[in-house]
Amino acid sequence: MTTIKSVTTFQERKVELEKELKTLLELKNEPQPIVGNGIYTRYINPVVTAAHAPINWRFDLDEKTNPFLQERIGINAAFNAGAMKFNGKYILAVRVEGIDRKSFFAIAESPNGVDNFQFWDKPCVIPQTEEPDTNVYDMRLTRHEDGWIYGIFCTERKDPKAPKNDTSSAIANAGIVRTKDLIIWERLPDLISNTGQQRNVVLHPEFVNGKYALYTRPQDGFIDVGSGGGIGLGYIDDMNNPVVKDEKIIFGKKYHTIYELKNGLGPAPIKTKKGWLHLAHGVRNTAAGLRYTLYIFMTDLHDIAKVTHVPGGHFMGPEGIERVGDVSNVLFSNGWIEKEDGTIFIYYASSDTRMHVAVSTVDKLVDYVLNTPEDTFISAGSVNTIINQVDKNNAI
Ligand code: M1P
Repeated sequence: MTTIKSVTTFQERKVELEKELKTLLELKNEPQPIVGNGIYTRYINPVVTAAHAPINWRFDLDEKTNPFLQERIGINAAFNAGAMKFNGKYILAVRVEGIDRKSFFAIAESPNGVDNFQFWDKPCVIPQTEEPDTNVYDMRLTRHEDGWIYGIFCTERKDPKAPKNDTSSAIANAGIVRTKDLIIWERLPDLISNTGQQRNVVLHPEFVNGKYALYTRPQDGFIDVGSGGGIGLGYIDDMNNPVVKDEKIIFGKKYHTIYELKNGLGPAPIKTKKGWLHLAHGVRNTAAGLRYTLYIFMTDLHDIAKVTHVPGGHFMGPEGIERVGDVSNVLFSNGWIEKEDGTIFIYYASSDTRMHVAVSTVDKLVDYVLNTPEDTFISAGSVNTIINQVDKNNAI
């Protein structure tokens, strides 16, 4: 039987806390030892969790003011991270959520992309506009060809038109920051669009006809997407005055698909020889609540508004422990990294609680997107798709 060592003194608790965190940060991660689907490989351990938060964010380490070494500031979750390679390191701009329900951004860095993620000393300081953000989350990082690294995130504020007794109605919009070093963030005005509330807004990495191209996800309300809820595309002349023009839905919601209720883009797309690879999330309703899964699609290299390939069904759905968390049955991704050799690290969060990684390659994802049968939208079509494959296999 293992006995739990009683650690009571300030010093003992400090030593044990430091030991616990060091063990977690140094834990090696391995690919799941299964044959798998040949498209990607999940890694065993989550890469960033609430428990990765530095001790000095959580504890007042002065024995005089905190004699019991109690946790003063609790961290609830670490999820929905933007991602990029920066100075040779794998960087996650993590949505860290405190136990006060407020999310903020903090950079976690790893030497290899699969383990040893460590938070930088302090969370990111995001300058405020005239109207402070009540909550901020889900930053997408884009290294734009104009030379800046942009972070576009959701900013949430109380709905000023909500009746007095309505204490939850909110308004979501896209907040915009840019940086050169991921330390100093310049706040630009929030997105100006005519299509209602916005979440899941993502900047395309290249200019399109001299303009900034922005993927949007207009929605009528904060929760209820109403007539919105699909992936839009619009253009901005000047990021200092981010008015999005000519916004059109390029990929909407569709009945009886994995994106029946909501359809939102994940990270900025990856350019391949065959087209732009997109990772997105689709949402459908179930008796147990909303189910969020990830899917992949491709747009035309020369016309980014044209969706050219959509494999049927989800690319990744919640499995095992991923199914459970603060908002269960959710996979969400807003960050992936392409290495010089074509390896792709897909960073995804499960159930609004923790971050994971799955690894693939550009070649594998392009093969997947080009050759996976599309959804036929009816059961008889799905049967037909299987029979076609069986017949093809029988003819080999
Ligand atoms: O709780 C699931 C997700 O819900 C929202 O995403 P969407 O706007 O696509 O429905 C966001 O709050 C997201 O952070 C969260 O993971």
